[in-house]
Amino acid sequence: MIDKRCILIGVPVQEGTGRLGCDMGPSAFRAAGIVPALADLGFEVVDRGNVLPGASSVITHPNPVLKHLGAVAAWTEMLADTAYQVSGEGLPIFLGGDHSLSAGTMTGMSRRASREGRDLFVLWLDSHPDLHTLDSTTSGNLHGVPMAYATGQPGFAGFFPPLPHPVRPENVCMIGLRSVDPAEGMRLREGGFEVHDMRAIDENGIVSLIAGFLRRVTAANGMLHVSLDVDFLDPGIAPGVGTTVPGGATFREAHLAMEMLHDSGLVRSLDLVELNPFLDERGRTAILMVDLAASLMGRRVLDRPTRSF
Ligand code: B3U
Ligand code: MN
Ligand code: MN
Repeated sequence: MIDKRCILIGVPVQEGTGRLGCDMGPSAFRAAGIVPALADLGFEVVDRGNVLPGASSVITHPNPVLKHLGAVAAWTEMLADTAYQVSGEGLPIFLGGDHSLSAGTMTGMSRRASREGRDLFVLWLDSHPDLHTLDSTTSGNLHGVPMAYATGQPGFAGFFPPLPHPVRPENVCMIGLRSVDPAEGMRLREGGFEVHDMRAIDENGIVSLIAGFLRRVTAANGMLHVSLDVDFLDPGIAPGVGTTVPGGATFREAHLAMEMLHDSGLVRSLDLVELNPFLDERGRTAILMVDLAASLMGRRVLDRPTRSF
């Protein structure tokens, strides 16, 4: 049964970040026990091991700061195919690797949704919107562009793979934002995205934000992809990431969000990204991310009746 099978895909991409170490992420997730954590919940867990992209070509672009454009384009092309195929066989969990991988996973899941006559919705849990285009990024780090690519913002054609099924910005909900560059802020204001910064969590509580989005997904019979960046979490509990931004989600907010996602029954695929084991402290960030994945997949202290939102 497809919904009782999880398929783990290790994605050791680190070309999208400014620092090395994310390539060890998939190993750290395995060392932190992701396979037994999911198997304990009654899933058949298939670990496909790590995937690699095809040969990348050197791609030149007028923006001179861009780093590893050819490599990230090659990862994107391969991951879009992988996500599409694997999502027909079970629930894919992509073990990153930096957040550039979501350019591929969102694209592949969007193709899967369209194949089923449905719309893809994305819950983006991150301190950053990752909404730069190839022209607007000033760091040149391509983990800052996947949301712009997947939602069909201009300037990717001819550099990244063609995008037959862009994600509608209205179908994207970002929660946890607290580091937004000016060009991204403009797109957030004008693009139609549902956006909740940390202040929104403080003022409303995470429950009402998540519940509101899940109601929209349910009403549209949508397929839900969740992209969890380590830096959504407060660096005090999740130090193993290259871009620590103070004031992030707490342990309890993050688990509650995951539990609500599980109760909704809507999640069809998951990215766990930006874990940098070189910067971690005795594996605590890796263990927290595995525990959050387990909460999303149904781990509970006490049984509760399934809620609808
Ligand atoms: N917006 C900045 C910082 C950043 C984005 N994503 C991460 N950091 N992890 C940039 O470089 O584009
Ligand atoms: Mn990110
Ligand atoms: Mn981030």
